[in-house]
Parts: sequence; C-alpha cells; structure tokens
Amino acid sequence: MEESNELGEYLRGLVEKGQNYKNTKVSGALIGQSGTGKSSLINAIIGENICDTGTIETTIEKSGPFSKNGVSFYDLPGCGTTKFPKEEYVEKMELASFDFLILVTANRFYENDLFLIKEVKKLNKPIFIVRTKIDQSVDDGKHNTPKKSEQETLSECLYDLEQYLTNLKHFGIYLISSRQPLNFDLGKLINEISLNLTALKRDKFIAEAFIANEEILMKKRAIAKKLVMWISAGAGLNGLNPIPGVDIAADIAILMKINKEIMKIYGFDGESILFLENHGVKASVLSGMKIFAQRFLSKELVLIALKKYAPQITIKQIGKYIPIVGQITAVAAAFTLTVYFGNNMIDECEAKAKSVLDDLTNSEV
Ligand SMILES: Nc1nc2c(ncn2[C@@H]2O[C@H](COP(=O)(O)OP(=O)(O)O)[C@@H](O)[C@H]2O)c(=O)[nH]1
Ligand SMILES: [Mg+2]
Repeated sequence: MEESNELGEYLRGLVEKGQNYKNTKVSGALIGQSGTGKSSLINAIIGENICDTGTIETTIEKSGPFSKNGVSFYDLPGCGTTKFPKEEYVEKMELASFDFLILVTANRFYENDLFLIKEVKKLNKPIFIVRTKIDQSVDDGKHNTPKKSEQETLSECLYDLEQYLTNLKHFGIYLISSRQPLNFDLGKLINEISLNLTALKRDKFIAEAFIANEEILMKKRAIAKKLVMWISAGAGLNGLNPIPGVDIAADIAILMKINKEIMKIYGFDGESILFLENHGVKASVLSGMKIFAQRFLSKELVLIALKKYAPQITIKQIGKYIPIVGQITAVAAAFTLTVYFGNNMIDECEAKAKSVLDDLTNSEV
C-alpha cells in the first residue's frame, strides 16, 4: 500500500469516528407534577434556555423533545395524575426508550412515585431522584422559628426523602436549585448521569453539559481533544489554502469549525453566556467571556496563531499525531498543524472557563 493511501485511510477513519459522535443521541426524561421545576432543571443541566419555564401545562402527555446538539429531554407528567392508570404509565410514556430518568419533586414523593420507581427497576434504567427549589427551602429555614442553618435544612430534606425511599433502588438523591446552578447538587447530578451512560453517549452528554463544577470542566478536556482530532482529519480532504507567511498550507474552514466547537464545549457561545446572564452573573464576568470569545471568531487571529505554531510543526510533532510510517506530505503537515492549533485552543478555553468558574463560585451566584 502506498504511504499516502495509508494516511488517507487513517484520516478517513478519524472523520468517520467524528461522524459517529455527531450521530450519537442521548435522551432523558424528567417525571414530575407540573410546576415542580422540570423545565428549569433541563435548562440548568444544559446551561442554556432550551425550554420555556413557568408555563402551566394543560397537557397530560409528554412534551419535548427539548434538544441541544443531540442531547434531548422530555418533560413528563407525574405518575398517577394522568388519564390512564399508573400501571400503564411505563408503557404509555415509553420509559424504556430513554437513556436515563429523573424523578422530580419540590417537596415529597407520593405512593404513585414509589410505585413508579419499583416499575423502573424492572427496566434496569438509571433513575435519579431530584428535590428542586432547595434555595427556597434554605431561605424559608433561615426565616422560620427556630432558625435553621443551610446545612440543617439540607440534612432535613435529605433525611425526609430517604425515609420515603428506603429499600428502593435509585441512583442517589440530589438537592438542587435551578436558580443557583453552581450551588448544591447540580454538578453531582450531571456527573452521575454521565457515569451511567455508554462511552459515546457519555462524551456527548459531558460536551453539552453546564459547567456546574470543576470536575465537569476537567472531563470536557478528553472529549474536546477527540473532537479536535476528528475535525482536523478533514483538513486536506477538500483541498488546502496556502497561508501567506506560513510554509504549511491549512484548511481555514476547518480551523474556524474547531474554534466554534471548542467554544461551545466550554460555554463561550452566545446561548451559554445568555443563560449565565439570566442567572444573575455579574456584567464584568460576562463581558470578559464575550471579549474572550470574540477573539476566536476572527479569521485574522487564526492566521496569526498559525504563523506562531507552524514553525513548531516538526517531523517529531507529526509523528505524535499520525502513528503510521510515511513521508511528510502537505496533508500530514496540515493535519498536525490543525491538531496543534486545536489543542492550544483547548488549553486557552479551559483556563478561561476555570477562572470564570472560580469567579462565580467565590461570588456565590
Ligand atoms: N426558587 C426556585 N424556583 C424554581 C426552581 N425551579 C423552578 N422554579 C420556578 O418554579 C416555576 C415552575 O418551574 P418549571 O421549570 O416551569 O416547572 P415544570 O412545570 O415542572 O416544568 C417557575 O416559576 C420557575 O421559575 C428552583 O430551583 N428554585
Ligand atoms: Mg415544564
């Protein structure tokens, strides 16, 4: 086999992996009475306003899907309030078709909910128990007599739910405020959902998830690196552009695509910034994020970065990313330069996202 064919095959293999990832779908269902905060929780998990909240649902059917890049959610009515008997709920709501389920309450659970958890156990599906509006309960505790500290309220809520749920198999109880997505258990819930998904779905879910804590932020790195490889593999397949002042040709469209994808993963796209804005993040942090994001959307700055990185693309570097023996072709150099560019982009986005997260955590948004 000719070396160039071997390289072509290797790159096409990566492009195919990227395609598989792109086609991967994750879907979750939130089950609970109207007004318990299901729609708000969907938005908090994704870190974007993908569904309307505060709307009184007159429908007793499922609503959705509410989706972002292949991650979808359905908002399902509570079990036992529907027009059909609870025995038919699992089948009518097609619970078997979801990757995970979240049972939502804003206070306690009822007999029908317990019945449902038992039924879901037969399906062998992960089911997470969420108590929403915990910010309100904490606030109430502080105003009641005798006063309760935040920790006391949290322990009490957890204890109450545990009493109801003894002997029932579930994947943990999470006390969550969708109004304060960086506080309480949202980050823990996102992590645990991801751990119960299969490999590609896990990557997809983490890529789209809100950065509610540092663990989620750090998990984004592995998937961002894979994405860079998959997208970079397209460099050269549709021709390369000579870049003035750079002795390696590149595919500008692919570089811009990498920028866009990595920024989305790290929450620097307009929708993610808007979500933070709606959740009271202070203007100085938001404008810092917007200025950071703006830089990467400019073609000129991409060219400046290429000029800086091109001299660093040595045979050794190329060998690092292309594990097949071969001569150094224009495509091999372009691919390596693109991966190098993407990995630098990941470092910058991760560092900026980390400083934003520190800022938000410290200011208790
Ligand atoms: N304080 C507080 N309010 C919330 C929280 N989650 C939802 N809400 C409010 O509760 C109402 C119903 O929320 P929504 O998400 O539409 O509930 P759904 O009917 O279950 O989808 C809205 O006014 C939300 O703003 C929360 O965690 N804390
Ligand atoms: Mg809703």
